[in-house]
Amino acid sequence: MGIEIPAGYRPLDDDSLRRWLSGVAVLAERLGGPSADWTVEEVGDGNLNLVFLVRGATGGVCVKQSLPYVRVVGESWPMPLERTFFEACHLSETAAHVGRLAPALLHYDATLFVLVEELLEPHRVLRGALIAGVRYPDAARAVAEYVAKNGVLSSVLAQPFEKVFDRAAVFAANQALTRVTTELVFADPYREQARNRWSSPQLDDAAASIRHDARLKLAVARLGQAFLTRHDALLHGDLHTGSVMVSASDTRVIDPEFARYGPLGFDLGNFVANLLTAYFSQPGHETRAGERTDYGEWILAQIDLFWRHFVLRYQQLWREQTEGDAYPVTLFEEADGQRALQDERQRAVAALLDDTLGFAGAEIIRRILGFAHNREFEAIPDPDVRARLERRALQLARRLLLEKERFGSIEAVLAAARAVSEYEAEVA
Ligand code: SR1
Ligand code: MG
Repeated sequence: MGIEIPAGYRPLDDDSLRRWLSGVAVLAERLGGPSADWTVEEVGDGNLNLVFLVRGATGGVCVKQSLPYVRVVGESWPMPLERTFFEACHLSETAAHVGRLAPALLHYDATLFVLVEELLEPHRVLRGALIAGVRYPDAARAVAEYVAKNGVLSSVLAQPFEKVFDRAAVFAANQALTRVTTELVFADPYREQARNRWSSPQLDDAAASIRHDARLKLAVARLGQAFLTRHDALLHGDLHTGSVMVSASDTRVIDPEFARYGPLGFDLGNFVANLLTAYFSQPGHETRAGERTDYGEWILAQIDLFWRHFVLRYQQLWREQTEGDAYPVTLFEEADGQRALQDERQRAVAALLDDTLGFAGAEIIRRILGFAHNREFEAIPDPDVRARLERRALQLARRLLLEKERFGSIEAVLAAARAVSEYEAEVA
C-alpha cells in the first residue's frame, strides 16, 4: 500500500532548506547572517526521519522532517507523514509540565511536515555516551523527573477528565506509529517475520524458543493489550537512550513522535530496558578484560537512581494536585483519608514497578530478536561476544516478563542482572 503525498510536500535538501528557513522570519533571525553562510548538516541516524542541524552567525536550529517511508528501509515500507505533527503536539503540550527537560519547539510547518526546535549544543546522545563509557551523573534523575512530571500532570490525577479526554483524542490519531510499536514490540519477535533479525546462528535457538514459549507470549500479549487500551498519561512512546541528549550540565528528552496516551510503565520500562542493554553490552566494549566492570556497576546505579527519583517525584506531584478528577482531594481531607491515600500511592507505585519490569522485558527482547536493534550491541565487532552478551540480556528479559511479581523492588532486578552476568561469565 502506497502513501498519498499531500500537495506541497517535498523532502528538503541543503538548498531547499536554506531557502525555506530564509522565508520563516523568526528562524532566519535566530540563525543570523546570509543563508549562504549557514552550515547545514544532515545527521539523521534514527530509523525514520531526516534531521538537519543548521548553524548561522548568531544561532542554530535543529530541523526534523518526516519522510513518506521508513528512512532506514526505503520506499518499500511506506509511513504516513503526520509523525512530526504528533511530536510537535507533544513538545508544545508538555513544555508547561517539563520546561527545559525537553527542547523548545520553535516552528511547525504542516505542509512540509517539518518541525524546528532549538539546537542542543554541546549535547550528545546518551546511548553514544554509554557505549563510550562516559558518565553523565544527572541524566537518570532528569529523565525520571521528565517521566514523573508528564505522568502526573498530563493525567486525571492533575486535570479534569474533559481536558485529558480531549488531548487523548488528538494523540489517538497517531495510529501509524502505534501500529509500529504494536507489531515491532508486542508481536514480531514472537512469530516468523521477515524483518526480524538476530545474531545468527548464535542465537537461533533463543529466537526459536521464544517463538514457542506460550507463557511468554501470553505475558507479552497482556502488555500489548494494556498498551492499546489504557490511557493513564501522555507517553513519550519511544523513551530509549537514543531519545536523550546530555551535556555536563543539562539533559533533554527528544523525539516524542510516538506520543500517545498509554500506561506510564511503558515509558519507564523502555528507559530501564535500554540502560540494561547498555549494562549487558559493556564487556563487548572493553579493550582489556574487566576494564568496564566499574562502569557497568555505575549504569546499574543509574537505574536505581532513576527508579527512586521517579517514585519520589511521582508521589510528591500527585500529593500536590488539587484539580484532578481522580482521587478528588475533598474526599480525603481527614487524617485517616490522608493515610489511606498515602497507602494508595504506594500501591500505585508497586503496580507501576510491575508494569515497568514487564515492558522492560518486552523492549529488551525486541531489540535483540526484532527489527530495530540497539547500537550498544550492534557495535560489538565479534559476533560470538555480541551473541553471548545478548543472551544474558534475553535471560533477564524472560525473567522480567514471567516472574515480575517476584522482584518486588528495583534492587532485586539489579541483583538479577548481576547474577546473570556472573553466572554466564563463569560458564563461558
Ligand atoms: C520502523 S521504526 C523502528 C523503531 O525505531 C524507533 O525509534 C522506534 O523504537 C521503532 O520501534
Ligand atoms: Mg526516535
